[in-house]
Amino acid sequence: MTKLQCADRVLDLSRVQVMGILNVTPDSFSDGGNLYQASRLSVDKALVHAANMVADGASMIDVGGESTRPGASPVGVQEELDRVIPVVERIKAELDTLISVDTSAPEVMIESAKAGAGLINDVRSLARDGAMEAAASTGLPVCIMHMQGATPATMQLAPHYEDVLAEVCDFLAQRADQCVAAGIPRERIVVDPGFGFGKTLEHNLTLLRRMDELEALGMPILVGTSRKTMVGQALGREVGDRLAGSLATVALAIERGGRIIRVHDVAATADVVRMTEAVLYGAGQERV
Ligand code: 9MG
Repeated sequence: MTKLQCADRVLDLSRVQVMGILNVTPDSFSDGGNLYQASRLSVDKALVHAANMVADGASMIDVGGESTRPGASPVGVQEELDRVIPVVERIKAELDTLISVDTSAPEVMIESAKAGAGLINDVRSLARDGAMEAAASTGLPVCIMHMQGATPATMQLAPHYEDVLAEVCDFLAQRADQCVAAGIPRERIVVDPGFGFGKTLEHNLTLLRRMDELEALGMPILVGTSRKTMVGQALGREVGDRLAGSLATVALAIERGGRIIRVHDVAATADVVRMTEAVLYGAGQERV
């Protein structure tokens, strides 16, 4: 469980690793117009942002061409390929880092793997037709995430749980079994409770408070709380003012077993990771 083989790279999970978020959607790196085009300029900008995150301490970059915000509409496969693949290729060619691809589309999984990605991050847990088989065929590790409600567009309509921890845990255990049956080795599966995906504030806070219960699954845990609505709701802060709240969740998540932390603010998070690890395991020590 401490090493994750990601194509030609090995991710050492005896230390907590920071995943930097690289959104390549029209509102992020577009250089004009309504449709994102993978123009030279926008790919250059994405590369610079990725390079800065690596310099700040990210050990992997999560490239995503579809917005998964509540209410967001899905993107067509060709458009997603056009957004994601040129960026994956540039990062692979120019940066010494692991590339993760945030996608639910089988075609994007396969083309990203060919372009040099080392990890598949699917908020829909490989539920789309052909996604499980496509992910298995790449040989890459996968991150499967819990979401209540079928899609980001509908997930926040009426979230309901009897016991959010038990239900998230059961879902991830079953999904992991399905992945294994489809040919994805258990050692290549990362699990994620899916903060903000079909959950109220109270569900999210409970999930974080009791996140150590997910460790029983025996798979590395990825955590994504960065700038999310749960932080905004708890603090009454707009999205641009959620850094301190997000960092608090990072420290708590690491203490409860989080191994990969998916964030926008890499430099501040990297400090919190190092400080939290120093308190938990001693300076220079690692988790056993
Ligand atoms: C793409 N994306 C947005 N939020 C996320 C989260 O919390 N976890 C993972 N794995 N991916 C996410």
